[in-house]
Amino acid sequence: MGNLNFPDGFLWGASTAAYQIEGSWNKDGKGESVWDRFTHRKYTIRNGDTGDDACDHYRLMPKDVALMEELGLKSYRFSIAWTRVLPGGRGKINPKGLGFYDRLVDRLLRAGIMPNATLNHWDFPQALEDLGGWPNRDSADWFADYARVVFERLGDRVPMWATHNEPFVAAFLGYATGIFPPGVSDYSLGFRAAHHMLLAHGKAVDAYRHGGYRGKIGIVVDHPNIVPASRGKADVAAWRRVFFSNQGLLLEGVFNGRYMEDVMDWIGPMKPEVRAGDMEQISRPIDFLGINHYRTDVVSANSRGGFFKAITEKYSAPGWGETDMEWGIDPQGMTEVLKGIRDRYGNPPVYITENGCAFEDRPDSKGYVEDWGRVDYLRAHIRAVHRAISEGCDVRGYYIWSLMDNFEWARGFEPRFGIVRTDYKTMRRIPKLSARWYYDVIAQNGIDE
Ligand code: IFM
Repeated sequence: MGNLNFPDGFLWGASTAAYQIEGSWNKDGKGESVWDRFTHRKYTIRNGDTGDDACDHYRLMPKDVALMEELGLKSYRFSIAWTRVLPGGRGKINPKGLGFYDRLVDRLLRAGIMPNATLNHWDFPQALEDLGGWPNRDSADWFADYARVVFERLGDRVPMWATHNEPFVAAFLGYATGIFPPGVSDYSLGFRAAHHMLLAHGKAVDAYRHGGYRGKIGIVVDHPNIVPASRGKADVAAWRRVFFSNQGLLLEGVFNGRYMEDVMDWIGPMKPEVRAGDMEQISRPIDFLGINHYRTDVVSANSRGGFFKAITEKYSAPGWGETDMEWGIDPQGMTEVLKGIRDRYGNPPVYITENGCAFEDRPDSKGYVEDWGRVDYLRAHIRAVHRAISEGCDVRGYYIWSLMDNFEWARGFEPRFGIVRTDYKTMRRIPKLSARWYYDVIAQNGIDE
């Protein structure tokens, strides 16, 4: 069997997010986030789980960095909790909170691991939510001010920044369907939130450029492979509505400085107010696009399909089943997404900032898990990234979601995405078979054919 080699300098890493792993939700001056408030309400999260303790990473961080070094990671993607840095969302800085990220970054650098920091992975400050949250246009300035504080402290050492992680998950699940905090169900608020998050992104990019920092800045979008169920007019139109009012809204805004007119017309009175200069602000040049990819979705027109008059169904490629998230597995979907970005948006530098799967672990008596299912999933998706590169896509790196099992939002701790097992009783970390396998991939900068 031959080896599929990746370009020199290809960045291999693993990802996490603050609320999902840190715990210590109210320690050392941290303020309350919308996720703290939401999980403390009854019946919001499976089994009543919360991120209060999560994986206790806030306290175990030095050990976790040592583990990353053992696993051979070249880069670690993490997010910064806005409310650790600015407990009230704006105003007074919390030195202990900022100090935590300072120490994390220094430790990573000492271990030879490149820090890749995300400013917003959904844990918006509750104090600002009380002022209207993302649907309040001022949120764009609140975010830029927060970004400036973080850049000033860490900008000299963190070479790679993302403004938001999957902003529209927070916007639509938070304000349109209400499954995530703040739990509001109003599509017009969802679109308003989405527009302001993009404005916030553009303003944070400006803040970074004005600061003269030498790293890269971009944004991360969740990007399933979304395809129409048929070539029929109705299915294609339904696909357009679904895609261009979500992933496509972001991509068109950021890369082309526009929202699709027909989609906006269809959204009608729910569409966000776009003021003069907004689209220029949103489309400031970025250095990379982060893609979080997990699955393929098939869209068909259906008058009973809710707001979008469309039904979205999962798809599994022949021979592949689905994961514990009930997402179909379709490795070729990864190649298709990357080719779509190449063709539509001028082949920008792309990093796969998340890819991975949740499966039920069956640990042995020592807690070790032989997760062959995960290895199969990862191997097939990494091969799919390689195919995209060989077809000219400018992919520069790949991060597994996730470094360790963690708090999977509304589904609590049940789904296990880690290549490292978290024993939630003892907080022990136990690398799974997939972590050993990934070590070899990184060491060889390649994968078997
Ligand atoms: O856990 C999440 C992560 O926070 C964002 N992307 C998808 C992952 C799996 O659902």
